[in-house]
Amino acid sequence: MEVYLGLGSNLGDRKANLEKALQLLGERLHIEQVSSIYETEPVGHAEQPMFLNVVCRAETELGPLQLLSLIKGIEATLGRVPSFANSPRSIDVDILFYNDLCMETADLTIPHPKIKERAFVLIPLFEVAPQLVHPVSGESIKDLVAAVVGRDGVEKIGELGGF
Ligand code: PH2
Ligand code: MG
Ligand code: MG
Repeated sequence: MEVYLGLGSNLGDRKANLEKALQLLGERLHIEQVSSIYETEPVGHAEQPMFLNVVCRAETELGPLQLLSLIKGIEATLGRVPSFANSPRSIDVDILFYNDLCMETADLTIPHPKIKERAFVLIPLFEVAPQLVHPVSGESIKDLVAAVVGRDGVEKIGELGGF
C-alpha cells in the first residue's frame, strides 16, 4: 500500500523531532520520499511557535489501524503529551492518504479531513505527489495548492539528510 504522511513539530528541537519520527517510521515502513522541510505559521491556534512540516511517501503492508497505532506509539516515544486540539506538540504524524481508501471511524478518518484547507500539508505534498488526485474530491494536488489560502505562511527552509 502507498501511504502519505504529514509530520509537524513546534516544540523542542523541531528538526530532530522530525528526523527521529522518520527514523522510527522507517523501521516499519519503506519510506520512499521525503519533502523538503518547511517552516510554517501555526494554523488553528495562532499563539504558539512556528512549525516545521514535512510530508513523506511510504510503502507499507500495515493496515490503516495498525499504522495509526504505530504512529501513536512513535508520538508517545517522542514525548508528545495529549492536549487540546491544535495545541503545540513535539511531534504530530497524520495519515493523509492510504491508497485510494476512504474510511471514517471515531479514531481515524482517511483521507485526512483537513488536507484541502492546509497549505502546510498541500505544499510539501505537491513535492512528493505532483500527480496525485484526491480520491474523494477528484481534484489534483496541484489544483488544491493553487486554491488554498495561506501559502505565504509556508516557507521552504532546507532538506532532511539521509532519507
Ligand atoms: N498542525 C495542527 C494545527 N496547526 N499548523 C501548522 N503550521 N503545522 C501543523 O502541523 C499544524 C498546524 C494540528 O495537527
Ligand atoms: Mg495534525
Ligand atoms: Mg495528528
